[in-house]
Amino acid sequence: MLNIEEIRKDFPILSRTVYNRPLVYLDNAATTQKPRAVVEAMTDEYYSVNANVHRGVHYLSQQATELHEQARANVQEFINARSEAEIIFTRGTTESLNLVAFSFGEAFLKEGDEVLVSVMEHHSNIVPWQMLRERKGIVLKVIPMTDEGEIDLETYKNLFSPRTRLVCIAHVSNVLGTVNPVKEMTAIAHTHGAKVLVDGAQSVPHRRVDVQDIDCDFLTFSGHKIYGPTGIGVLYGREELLEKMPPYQGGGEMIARVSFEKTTYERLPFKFEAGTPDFVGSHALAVALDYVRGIGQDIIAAHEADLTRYAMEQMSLIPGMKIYGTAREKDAVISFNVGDIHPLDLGTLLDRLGIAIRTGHHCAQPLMARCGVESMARASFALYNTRAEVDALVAGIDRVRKMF
Ligand code: 7TS
Repeated sequence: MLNIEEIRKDFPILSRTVYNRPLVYLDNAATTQKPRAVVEAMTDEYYSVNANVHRGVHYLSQQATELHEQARANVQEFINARSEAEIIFTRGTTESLNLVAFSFGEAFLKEGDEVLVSVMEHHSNIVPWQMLRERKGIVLKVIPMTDEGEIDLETYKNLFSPRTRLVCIAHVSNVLGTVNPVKEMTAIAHTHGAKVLVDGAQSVPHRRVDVQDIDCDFLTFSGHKIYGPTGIGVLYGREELLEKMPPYQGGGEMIARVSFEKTTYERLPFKFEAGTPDFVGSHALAVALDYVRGIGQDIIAAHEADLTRYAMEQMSLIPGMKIYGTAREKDAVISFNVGDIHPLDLGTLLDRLGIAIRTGHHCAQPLMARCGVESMARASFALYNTRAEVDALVAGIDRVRKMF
């Protein structure tokens, strides 16, 4: 099992106080805290390696390039992609999703073609498809869910038509915590000749994700949700699709040869990486992935599952508690409301107790509408959280409830 006290020492921020109280950080679905190793890797690189990558013949440039490309190999292994050509560095999940919407849209979608998105998607997996609808006249269809927050698989199967080209689905909902059956959904989509994009923003940090096992065509995730830095993320894409897709942005790095008459593009993955990449971020992301490997992904998943189960049990005992999302397979995210207390009031008062939770629509307004509310409170866990912190949350909620 995890030695949590030792692990917490790796995260300096966890020992700070807010309002003179120990910080209880339960907003990990928004972003995770960073271990010392990640922050130090960034400082070290800026202090002793910093140089632009892929361009220089000089020593530092080659060293920086090596770190950046080793990071790509690290990510490839982490999600079990077939080759490094399939790993594109982006700013994060949002940019990865926009890249696919633009570039897959250009290459493969025509007016009347259909894209399926689930009702529980984050706005970043909805809005780019609506923008594509504006440009190209594609049709968006919504995959519904049950009241427990599970994908309605029977309806999903019936949404397919000969015009269905792509299915976009979150692996884990950032609101409900539902772990969607992406492998089964992918197999179904493929029998209809449709491709599948899995938004792994909330799954890759918490469980083993194997793109070959899922057999998805695209996978996205963000570095900052897996103990890495902000501003770096990943798009995995199946090589034969990426080959056929046009670049998303033009500029340096992504070209083979430029003349005013005609420009040819670099090979994968560079075709999709215009401009100076965040090479310090990519290296630090690799350090974060090493940190996760070092602790053990299965051990982390078991710890977070225990916390989630415990929190669900304890929170359910609070009078007036309504928890959204009671799927059989649920990850470390619990969204809730308590009686008539506005989640903003709840979040503000918990903050005064040192407890950081998220409140609002969680960038999933269509899901809020499906649940019949405007907003929710949300607690989300990471590897360094403890049962004692769950107890503090429960006690805090109960205290606020009694004030109302
Ligand atoms: N997809 C999912 C499922 C997410 O949870 C998020 C961020 C994104 C995409 C976008 O990721 P980004 O790194 O590009 O911003 N989710 C949240 C959240 O739940 N609270 O803050 C950000």
